[in-house]
Parts: sequence; structure tokens; C-alpha cells
Amino acid sequence: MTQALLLVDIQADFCPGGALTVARGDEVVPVANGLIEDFGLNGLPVVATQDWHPRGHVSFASAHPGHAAGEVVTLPDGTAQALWPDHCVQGTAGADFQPGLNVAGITHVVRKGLDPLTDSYSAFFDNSRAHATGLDEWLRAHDVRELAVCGLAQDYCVKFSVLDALALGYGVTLYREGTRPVEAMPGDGERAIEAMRDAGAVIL
Ligand code: VGL
Ligand code: ZN
Repeated sequence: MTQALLLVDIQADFCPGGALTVARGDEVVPVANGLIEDFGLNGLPVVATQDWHPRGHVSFASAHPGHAAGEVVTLPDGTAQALWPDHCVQGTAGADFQPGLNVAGITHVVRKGLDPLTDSYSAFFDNSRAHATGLDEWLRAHDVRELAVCGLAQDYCVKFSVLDALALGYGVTLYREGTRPVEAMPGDGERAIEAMRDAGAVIL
């Protein structure tokens, strides 16, 4: 049984200057780097996710004529889809890890949001829950049952990744100082923390 570090979407588009800016998102980098060093020194796996959308992705407001970022639309399969500016387009600079992140310390990368028709906030499943990303299998294969989590955004991908991890039976410790929220609605960050705590995460 081992612990792994999960770095969620620490990408340029979620940091100041990016397409879907999370306020002070870049401040998670030094926290993440400290954790990467600790885990590396202990020989523990460091897994990083990347939001990795094709052009024209269903979560982009630009793919829904007459709709704007911030609106929510209902997709043909019935799921509610929040619309965002175009972000983390595969192969663009915005999809790269945020400069300064110690990428040499990352042992495994999981990309999500590749399906043009389905979004994926969680590192484990897409939003329709029809497809898994392979992260659960990878962690099981490496005997990981405990996760330390930080990254972006606290009220979207971090939250849904932590809730899925707990539902899958992982123990989760969230490094709160290593996360920042989008806060589309004031208080979303705090509500996300409460939801993760209520579901069993240890919040540090
Ligand atoms: C995210 C919105 C859209 C995230 C990704 O990483 O939290 N949020 N795509
Ligand atoms: Zn996205």
C-alpha cells in the first residue's frame, strides 16, 4: 500500500494570463513543487493530469452559437454543461504545464477531456461517467490507496477528482494551500472544501 501525489490541471490556461484564469492559480506551483520533492525523495509516484481538449470541444462556448461562457446548456445526453472560453487545446501553450512546475518530478501524466462531445472535470471519469481515464487502473497497478491532492481548480477538477477518489475507496488528503478556485459564484471555493471534507477528505 502506497501513497501518490495527484497534481490536478496545473496548466498555463488556468493561471494568470491564461484563457480560463483562476485568480492566483500560479501560486499553487511552489506548493506543488514542495510536494513533488517530498514524494520523489520517498520514491512515491507523482501523477499529473492535463485538461486536453480538441478544438471545438463541447465545453467551449464558441462551439454553441448564441451562447456565452458562463452559461449552462443541456447536452443531447441530458447532462448539464457549463460553457467556458476555449482552453487547454491539445498541443497549445495554454495546455502545457504552468512554467516553473517541476515537470521532471512527474512520473505519470493522465490527459482528460479528449472526447469532443463529453467534458471531464474528474481525473477518473468523464462527466457522463461513461468512460474512465485509466487513472484508477494505473493507481491500483502501483498499489496506491492514498492520494495527496493539489492543483486547479479547487471548485471544479480538484473537487470532482477528490470526490471520485473517495468513492473509489482512496484515502485523500487535500493540500488546500496548493489549490485555488474559479469562484464563478462567490463561495464556490469554500463550498467545494466543505463537500470534500463531508465526503471524507482530510483538508490540510
Ligand atoms: C477545469 C473548467 C473547465 C478545471 C477544466 O481544471 O478545473 N475547469 N475545464
Ligand atoms: Zn476543460
